[in-house]
Amino acid sequence: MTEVPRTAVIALGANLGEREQTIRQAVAQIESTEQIDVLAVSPLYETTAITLDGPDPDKPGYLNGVALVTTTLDPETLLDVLEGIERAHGRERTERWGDRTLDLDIVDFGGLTRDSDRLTLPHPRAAERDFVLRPWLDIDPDAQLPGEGRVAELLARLDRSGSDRDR
Ligand code: A4P
Ligand code: MG
Repeated sequence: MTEVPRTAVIALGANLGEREQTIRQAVAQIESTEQIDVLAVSPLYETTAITLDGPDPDKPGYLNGVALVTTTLDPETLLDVLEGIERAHGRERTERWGDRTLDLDIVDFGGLTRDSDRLTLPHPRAAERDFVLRPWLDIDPDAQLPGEGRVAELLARLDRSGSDRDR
């Protein structure tokens, strides 16, 4: 089925292995997927690992960024593609929020909201995470997170709250 192209925001993260190379290859794999076009890739930021117990500077640091794409795939199929790319880079799922060679999350998919077993849109934790909001704002100054508001304002609020800087 041919769908109308939608703009999606993909969060890129890695804290194990050759992080930058892994992320660059993942973006190339996304771009080479039929029905996905990469519009922009943000700068990559060095960020402190957030674990279930909070920020942990003793864990390997993350590189985080964001890619803006258009796609005629439906959201679940896009997630299938991203999970395939994660697997190709040796992603292992042992613990939630654990260290990983590559994490590819869908932050926003054309403003859709949904909450199924596999997919929550927009990504439920994006509003609290400057490692998602800052690179997103870099490549889309007018970005809006559905249900939350302007990314510029969400980020300014996080910056004011200081201790949450790495969330
Ligand atoms: N899933 C539901 N909605 C989505 C979505 N919008 N995009 C499901 C992608 N996946 C989505 O993800 C768990 C399940 O979420 C998947 O089966 C998928 O169907 P996962 O990648 O297997 O595991 P995870 O990433 O550990 O879980 P989670 O809860 O998605 O983690 P987060 O919230 O993404 O946090 N610290 C820094 N500095 N930088 C990071 O990038 N990332 C995390 C992961 C923790 N700490 C971090 C970073
Ligand atoms: Mg994930």
